[in-house]
Parts: sequence; C-alpha cells; structure tokens
Amino acid sequence: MSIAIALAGNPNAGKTTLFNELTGARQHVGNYPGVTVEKKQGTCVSEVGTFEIIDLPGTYSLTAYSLEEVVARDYLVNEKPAMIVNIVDASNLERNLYLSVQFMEMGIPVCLALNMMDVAQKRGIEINADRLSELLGVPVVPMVARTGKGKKELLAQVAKAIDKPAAPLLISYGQDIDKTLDEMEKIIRENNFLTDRYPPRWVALKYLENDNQILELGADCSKETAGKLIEIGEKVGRHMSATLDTHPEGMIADQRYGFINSILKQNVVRFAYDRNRLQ
Ligand code: GDP
Ligand code: K
Ligand code: MG
Repeated sequence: MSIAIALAGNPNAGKTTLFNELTGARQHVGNYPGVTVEKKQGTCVSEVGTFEIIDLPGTYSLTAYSLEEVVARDYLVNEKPAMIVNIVDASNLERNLYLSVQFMEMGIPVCLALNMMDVAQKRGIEINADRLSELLGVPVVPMVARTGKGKKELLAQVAKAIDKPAAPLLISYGQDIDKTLDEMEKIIRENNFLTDRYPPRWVALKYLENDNQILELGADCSKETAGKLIEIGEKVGRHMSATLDTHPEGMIADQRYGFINSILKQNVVRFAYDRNRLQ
C-alpha cells in the first residue's frame, strides 16, 4: 500500500497544476461516497517514494457551510491521510494561511507548498520561507507549479516529514473562549463524545462555531452531552455579546487572522521596492 497524501488549498492556488505535475498520466477520477463532488486520485512515483495523491476540493475554510468543505473535512477525518500538502498562493499569503491554520488545528501533519512564487516576485513580495517554516513548525517549500519548479524539494520534504506526528495547533482565542474550550474539552473527554473520530478540543471549537455537521453528529452521539455543550456555548455567547459586542464565531475567526498576522510580521514578508511599477 502506498502512502496517502491529500492535496488541499484555496481554489486557484494551483492544486490541479501540481496534481498533474506530480502524477502525470497516472490518474483516475471518481466521486466521493454519496455526493457528486469529483474525486481525483493519482499515483506519484518518485526517488523518495511512491505516494497516492488525492486532490481535495478547493476551499477557503473548514466550516460546514459548503459541500466542498464537508467533503474535504470528512476525507481528512475518515481516511486519515499521512499528510496534507497544502498548496498556498504566495501572492495572497494571509488569506491562504487561514485554511492552513485550520488544517493544523486538526492535528494532521502539513507541508506547505508555497506556490506562485513567480507572481509574488513580480509584485515585489519577498517571502522568507525558512522563517515561515520555523514559526509555523511545518515544512515550507517555495514553488512554481506551472513550471515544475520546487517539485523535487517538495517531495523530499514530504518524505522527511511523513512519519513525524503532529500535535494539533493550539491558538489562543482570548480568555473567554479559551476558558470555555477547557471546560468543554473536559466534558467531551469524560464522555468519549465523538472522540473516536475527532480531537476533543476541535469538537469543542466546532460547537462554539455552531458547526452544523458536528452539531448533528453530536446529537446522535449523546443528546445529554450535546445539550451541555450547547448550553456552555450559549452562555459564553451571551457574555461576549454583552461585554465585547461580538460572538464566539467572529472572535475565533479574528483570532486566527491575528495569529497569522503576528507570524507574517516576524520577518516573513517584505515588500521590495518595485522599480518597474514606479517608472
Ligand atoms: P486550482 O484551482 O487550485 O486547481 O488551481 P489550478 O491548478 O487550476 O491553477 C489556477 C491557475 O493558476 C491556472 O491558470 C494555472 O496555470 C495557474 N498556475 C498554477 N501554478 C502557477 C504558478 O506557480 N505560477 C503561475 N504564474 N501560475 C500558476
Ligand atoms: K481552477
Ligand atoms: Mg483544481
């Protein structure tokens, strides 16, 4: 059996281009079970190993708002690929990392394929990939998927990182939410609530995000535990709306962006003087 690698990223980040580059003609197309979303799979034969690559639907987030997001998430949770190769558009880094952070929160090993480096360069955006890698704690490989540049290095990094377990990324969402997550996580663990499939803190986070799919699965698992979690979520929701004029979902998104920005500010991105544009 070859090692399964999920290729994931925002729409138009270059996923299909990289998929073709990695798998060549060794491809087949099917559907995800029960839905009409196309599932492209292919075999990548390389010096460092043979990998089964799955081209996940392009998404901007990992909520349950769209079929694509649910399909991508279900695949990751149920099939447990060895790794996610997360292709990001280097010319639009902040927005693309919003999805990356959510992959890392799930505790699946991630390798960032920093694609569109040619576009970034033309726009005068300089990215320190090593620094980004150090701060995120995952491999980061600069690429131009359209020309195949960086492919070899990507495969080398994937092969190197594949057996290293990844602890779920923990972001602080502010005192109110962090405390609530602690409380919810304890209940989730004590009751083995959905823990056969999902990391406990991730389930708690999804309850605070009002995630439809997890709410439904949770109600099927235990009405009593689900009820407790919803009550705790509503309590912090009322408190936050009274004191901060916000709600948990909004705060979680803001804090994810805050986390990303704090990383990007630490000598990761620099805007070079663009002579051509000014002349
Ligand atoms: P997907 O939506 O993530 O599958 O993205 P695609 O692979 O379809 O790529 C979107 C567009 O970006 C296509 O026109 C590609 O040819 C182009 N593209 C992909 N990678 C690169 C790259 O590294 N540099 C440039 N300039 N264009 C790229
Ligand atoms: K496309
Ligand atoms: Mg595509």
